[in-house]
Amino acid sequence: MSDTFNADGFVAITPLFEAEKMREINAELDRYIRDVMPGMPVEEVYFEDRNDRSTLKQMQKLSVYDEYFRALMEESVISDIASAVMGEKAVPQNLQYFNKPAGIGQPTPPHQDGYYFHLSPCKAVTGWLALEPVDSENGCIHYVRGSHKGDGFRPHGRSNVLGFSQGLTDFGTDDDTANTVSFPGAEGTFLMHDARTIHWAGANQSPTRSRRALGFVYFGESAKVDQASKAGYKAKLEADLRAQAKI
Ligand SMILES: O=C(O)CCC(=O)C(=O)O
Repeated sequence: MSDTFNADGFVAITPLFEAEKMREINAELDRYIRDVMPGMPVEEVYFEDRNDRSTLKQMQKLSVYDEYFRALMEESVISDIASAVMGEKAVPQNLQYFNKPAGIGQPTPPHQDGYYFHLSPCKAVTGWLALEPVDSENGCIHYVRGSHKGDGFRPHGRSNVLGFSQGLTDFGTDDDTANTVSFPGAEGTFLMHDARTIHWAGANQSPTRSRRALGFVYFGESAKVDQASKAGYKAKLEADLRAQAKI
């Protein structure tokens, strides 16, 4: 698995979890949204429309607020896969919920997670678990194979997509197109990518289906955060979101 990961910048396990485990995770998530989410800080819960609670699109740090999701992040096969592909101990950082509500779910701009992380060295991975069937209609994930091997990060700029504030400004080269790999799949489909791998997802064009997923961010134990750079970035991001009345 780590050979494929090193060569491509991602791995796919289809599926990682069978139907029964996916039913359990989905039921726990419904409980979380009903009982835990209302008490979360506003900076960690995003809606497509803040005045319409049915448009929940993203939540941060689920493992901090709930024991079930803490165990899924820290003690499941997912953290084992993260350690295996990085070749060092995976340190859990953030368990996120990513939804694209039916009809209105925005695209995920092409980006490299490491651009947001402020790490040196940039040793980190993100796991992505489909909670329901995903395809080109409701916004499956696309990777650019081998894009983790570039020097540093490609240029990013403001995307105006809540939750993905930065996107590549030079995306769409011949190389990007030629090396794009798409991942439609059933619920339980699991992807993991290097923090330098370029990835994106389309808008949800289905009038009826949502596109729910969980994202699991781990840093390698050798990665150190540049705290000053990270704090400055976070403060600017939150000020921007408040100014736009998005949070
Ligand atoms: O779910 C999505 O559309 C994007 C997820 C993503 O960018 C990530 O997990 O790093």
